[in-house]
Amino acid sequence: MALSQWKSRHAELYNRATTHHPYIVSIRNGSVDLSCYKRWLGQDYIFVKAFVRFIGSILAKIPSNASDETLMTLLSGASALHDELQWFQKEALVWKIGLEDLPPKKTTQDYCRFLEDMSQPSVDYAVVLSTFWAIEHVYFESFAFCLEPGSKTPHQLVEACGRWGSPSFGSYCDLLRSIAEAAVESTGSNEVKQRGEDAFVRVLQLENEFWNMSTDVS
Ligand code: HMH
Repeated sequence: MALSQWKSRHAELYNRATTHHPYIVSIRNGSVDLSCYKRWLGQDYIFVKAFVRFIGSILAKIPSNASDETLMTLLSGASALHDELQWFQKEALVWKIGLEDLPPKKTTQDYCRFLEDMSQPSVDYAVVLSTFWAIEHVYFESFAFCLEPGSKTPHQLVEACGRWGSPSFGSYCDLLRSIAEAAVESTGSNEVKQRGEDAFVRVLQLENEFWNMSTDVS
């Protein structure tokens, strides 16, 4: 079970990208500076638009002998982004943020560049699936943590946390993991496994930087 091993092998970095990050902790304990949330919202909208193209590249790589369940799961992941972008547009109106022409910050640019690199036809299906799972799973863990019993997440942020922290999003992440796991195992290639793990680590670094950017007042 390669993918679950990656989490324990990179536990410290994993925690810094999820439940130990000061931004996530501040949402959960209610002390979050709402200007950080607004910064995150605008930059994540830019990220999700780039994510659409990355998912498109994954759809193009689905092998013709993939199971119907795999096809449907990946397709529903792609179509959920339509609703997600609409949610960002609606949420931006609530917070009075202009999304048109919002300049990407350096970390957002770095993350979008990574997604572009991972969208190249030469990158293995198993590696991109592992990357896809990692990106979604990190958000699930972070936001589910903010919704646990006893958390003091500000009421204005509960809906946002619920988008990624809900049990149904968690089940979707589990499905993605089993699809990625099967793809990695079926290659039987240690090199592919290693490239998947490298991508996983890179995602954790970028996610940590993304949270840092959200709290950075500069
Ligand atoms: C930066 N990582 C980032 N944004 C997201 N929306 C997700 C993961 C999950 O879709």
